[in-house]
Amino acid sequence: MNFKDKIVYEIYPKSFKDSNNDGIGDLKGITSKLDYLKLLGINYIWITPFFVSPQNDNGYDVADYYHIDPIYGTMDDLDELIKESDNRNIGLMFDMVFNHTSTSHSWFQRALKGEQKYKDYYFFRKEPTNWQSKFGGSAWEYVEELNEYYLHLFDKTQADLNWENPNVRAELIKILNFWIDKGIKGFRFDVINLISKDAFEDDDIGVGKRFYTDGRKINQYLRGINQQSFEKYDDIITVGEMSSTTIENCNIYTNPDNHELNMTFNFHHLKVDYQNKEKWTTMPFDFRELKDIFNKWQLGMNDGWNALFWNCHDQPRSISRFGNVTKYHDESAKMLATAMHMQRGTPYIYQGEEIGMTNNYFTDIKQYRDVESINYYHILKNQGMSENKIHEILQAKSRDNARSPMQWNKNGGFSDNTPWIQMNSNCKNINVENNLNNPTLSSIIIKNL
Ligand code: TEU
Ligand code: CA
Repeated sequence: MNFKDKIVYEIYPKSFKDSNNDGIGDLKGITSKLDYLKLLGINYIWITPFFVSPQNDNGYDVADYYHIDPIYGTMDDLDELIKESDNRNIGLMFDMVFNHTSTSHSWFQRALKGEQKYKDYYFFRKEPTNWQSKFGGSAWEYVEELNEYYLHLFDKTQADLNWENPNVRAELIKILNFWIDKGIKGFRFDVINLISKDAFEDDDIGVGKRFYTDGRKINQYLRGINQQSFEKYDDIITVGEMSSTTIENCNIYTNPDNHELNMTFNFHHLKVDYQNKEKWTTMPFDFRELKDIFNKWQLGMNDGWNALFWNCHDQPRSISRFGNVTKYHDESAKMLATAMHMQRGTPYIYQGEEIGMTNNYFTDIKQYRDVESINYYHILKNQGMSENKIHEILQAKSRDNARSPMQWNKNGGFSDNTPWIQMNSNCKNINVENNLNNPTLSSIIIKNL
């Protein structure tokens, strides 16, 4: 499979297109827009998780890997999407959240009841370490009934899976093969370089990252899932989301001789506006550092392959972050697309990026939906930061900037009901219809990549 000349389009299903007017995007909505996606010239659609989930982290808290959450539709809807995508020579890429499950997953529920087999699917310990969750607070949650703590690198409703346990690895390979048999042609692995954890000590110089990032057994785990699932097929592509990783590791992860992954996402270029490497701050982005990072990763990834992206469902909109939306909206979109997609790597376009969708600039915490943003609103408030400063930071960094509904026409066109998250009022000028009627605008760029 030559993944090096392909283009992937990322869809956040909750915000893409609502077919049954409940205010939530769904699978039938995606199917209804396949001709538009075909026009863009993309080859794969990466859909973020739509499995059964309590939606604390919008689907990255999976409660059942084999079933579709009813808010997104049914297995028949998925079969139709697979068929219709296939008819347009577009492959579907699923998002596999294998570092953790929802605490609503039956495995975790059985662990809570004391079943040792399922407690061993997670990390339960008598004493916590001082590690911090990426969503704020301790990375350990106390369970009174068990008088033990469990590990959660993300929200407390997302319990980390114990990959040391061969039963866990076998379960996850079964899940992969189930979806491969359904005709899925790509897999994105969520924070996959965090899955190898075998040392639980207090971190006296950090928040614990060094004990679980790019862990000791990650390569054998990746080879294991590869050899027992997608490697048997030559038309399946894989990409790993790598949190805080290095070029050296990404060369190993994506060197074809290692049989691990085809390509990796890294985030170094999206931290050049982090003051003191802290996300929840604001500062003008460091242009020189950005150029250095691009240069380093272009020259350094000689054994492997980069996934190229400015945007995803976790990042503020690049046009607001690195462009000038008020004075040079279309020029900014084209400049960013050129700067990224003329590099060596496989381009990933995030829904709305092709029409230059911008940040939302919410002004009230009630407008936000993202668990990480809401957590940090309270953390910063408890630290005594002014409401104005907190909103300035949220407007710049919140993941909700990427999650406002796709802007199809001047009235929005996402749903006839109130969307689960507010539509950006600039849809009157920035929308798909407007772009298709003005071919010189940024939309057509993808086709010519
Ligand atoms: O993201 C992990 C990740 O690196 C970002 O969420 C980042 O850690 C966070 O924004 C703090 O800066 C993946 C998914 O893409 C994200 O949507 C999930 O919330 C997260 O993992 C947990 O599954
Ligand atoms: Ca819907």
